[in-house]
Amino acid sequence: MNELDQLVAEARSEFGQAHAPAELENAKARYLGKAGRLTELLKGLAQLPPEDKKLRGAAINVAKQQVEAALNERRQALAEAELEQQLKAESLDVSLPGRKRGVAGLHPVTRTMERIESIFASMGFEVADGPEIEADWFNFTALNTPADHPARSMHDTFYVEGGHLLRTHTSPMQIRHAVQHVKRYRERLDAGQSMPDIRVIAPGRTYRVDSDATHSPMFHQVEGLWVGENVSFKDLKSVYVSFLREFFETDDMQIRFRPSYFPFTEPSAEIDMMFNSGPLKGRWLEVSGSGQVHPQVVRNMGLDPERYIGFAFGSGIDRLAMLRYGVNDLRLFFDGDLRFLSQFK
Ligand code: 2NM
Repeated sequence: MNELDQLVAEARSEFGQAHAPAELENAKARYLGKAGRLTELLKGLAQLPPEDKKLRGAAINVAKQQVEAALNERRQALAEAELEQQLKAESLDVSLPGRKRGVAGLHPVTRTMERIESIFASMGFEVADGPEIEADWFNFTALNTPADHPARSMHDTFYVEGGHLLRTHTSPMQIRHAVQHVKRYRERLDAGQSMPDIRVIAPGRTYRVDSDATHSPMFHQVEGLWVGENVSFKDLKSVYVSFLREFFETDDMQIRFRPSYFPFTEPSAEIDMMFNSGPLKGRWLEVSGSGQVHPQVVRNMGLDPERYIGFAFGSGIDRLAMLRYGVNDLRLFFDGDLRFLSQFK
């Protein structure tokens, strides 16, 4: 092997040992750089006699081309290896199952509220909505609740600055709705004509200073009101009985009205129910308060209690949801634990 073949072989071997582009460029410099071995050989041609120059020059150029070819080959091999590695690192296994997007669901209390709304809507009731921060008038005074009533005390009710409070029930909405309704028909009423009955439910958040397994400082209520000239307790009874049957999807139950007391109704009654079958069978459950709207409250709605009579009820939505879903601790509804909540999707 002559000296040039030897040089080419060494270059090939050095290029082959370069495993990164920078190493390869260093190796290239040792052969083809300004002071590289081939460059030096070409410079040496100047000292040769003219008749040797041509042959030697051609031989060096052949060697140079071989070195350049080896260099390009190695460059390409390194580039391919790099691409290969990159593809491997970024590879996707298209046979893997896709990642599921989480599906949101309505809170069980919201579902219960919507269910209640649609049942009462089917019986001709409007759905009223209003402020959770109320004036004393709408929450207490208009509802015939005297200034010395225990519900007004600091430890039963949350007060905010400016004398307002967090509503302790949704009845203030009944008053607001009734006053609006009466205002709309004022002229007809003043002319001795009648107005359409008021039939409304008010579902929503309510607040009381109370917290244990069956009481939360924030809870949900639905109150219903039916005011007209020819309404009676039997209307309240038929509406509420129909509601319970629809809500629990069964007629296999007993319902009783038990005398009670509320400042805003007279007479007043608790509504109890008992299932004749199923897991809750045989136990009386309190599901609502109710009564004939007190004449003073009818007057506060802007109506003559000698002519108009009203019936109302107030039920706890959270409790209805607990009974329907078989939940035994109210706090589960408000802890935000997805292991519990995701069961209701
Ligand atoms: C209850 C029980 C009995 C009630 C009364 C009224 C209104 F606005 F007509 F005065 N709304 N809701 C009522 C009656 C609420 O909750 C236990």
